[in-house]
Amino acid sequence: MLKTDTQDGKPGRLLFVRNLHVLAGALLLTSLGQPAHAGVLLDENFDDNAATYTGVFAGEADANAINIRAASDAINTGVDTGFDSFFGASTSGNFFMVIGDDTGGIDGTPSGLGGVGAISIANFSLGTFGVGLHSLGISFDFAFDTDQDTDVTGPIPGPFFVGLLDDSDNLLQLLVNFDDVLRNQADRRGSFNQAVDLALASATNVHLSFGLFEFPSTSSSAVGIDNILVQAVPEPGSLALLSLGLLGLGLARRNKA
Ligand SMILES: [Ca+2]
Ligand SMILES: [Ca+2]
Ligand SMILES: [Ca+2]
Repeated sequence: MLKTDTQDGKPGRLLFVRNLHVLAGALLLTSLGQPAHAGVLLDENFDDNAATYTGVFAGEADANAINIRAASDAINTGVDTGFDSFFGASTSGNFFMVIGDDTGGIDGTPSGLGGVGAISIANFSLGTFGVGLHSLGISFDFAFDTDQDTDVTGPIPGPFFVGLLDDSDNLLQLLVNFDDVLRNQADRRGSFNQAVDLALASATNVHLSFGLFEFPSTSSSAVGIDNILVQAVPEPGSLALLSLGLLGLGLARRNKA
């Protein structure tokens, strides 16, 4: 079918090129159609004042411990009990996710002050990953802060972690782990942006998880999260196919002109 054919009166080469165009399109669709190489797996900026996550709570934490708030909220604009406007000016209309606080500044509920401690985890589904190596590009903005102004003993007030987890909350890959935090600490906030290779021995549902532990009898902490982007990076084989497809499209277009 790809060989010369002049039955429609057009030169055979043109028909070949037209068929190449179809082939290129098919290759392109094949490359983009495979879930493991699908490009964007998660894109969440919270700006519709909503988010799809599954919360896991323990101790003093309940479902109110994770919520979406505007940049104008006190937990963003506050300094000693907020994120020091890390998520933009109050007039920006930006929304972001709060983990480990129900309302008001960082001194809300849950906190470590109830004597029990609290765990609050937000899980975002990335879909089912097959056996083998998966290359991901993962980025997000984060601010980990507390109303604690002096370091007493031990890790205060408890760790904030980000990782890839399976359905049973087993850790597949740790991305961020801060054991403790003091008020307004510059190295506990910023933009995470890394290439991550995940090797799986069996097919698994994978979640990007943000978790906060607030230890008993310390103080209250909270985490703000925004602009989460997870992309599947094509493997070399499919990248080559994609290039071939684009080359084919380019040839077809040039020959049409
Ligand atoms: Ca946002
Ligand atoms: Ca808290
Ligand atoms: Ca602060």
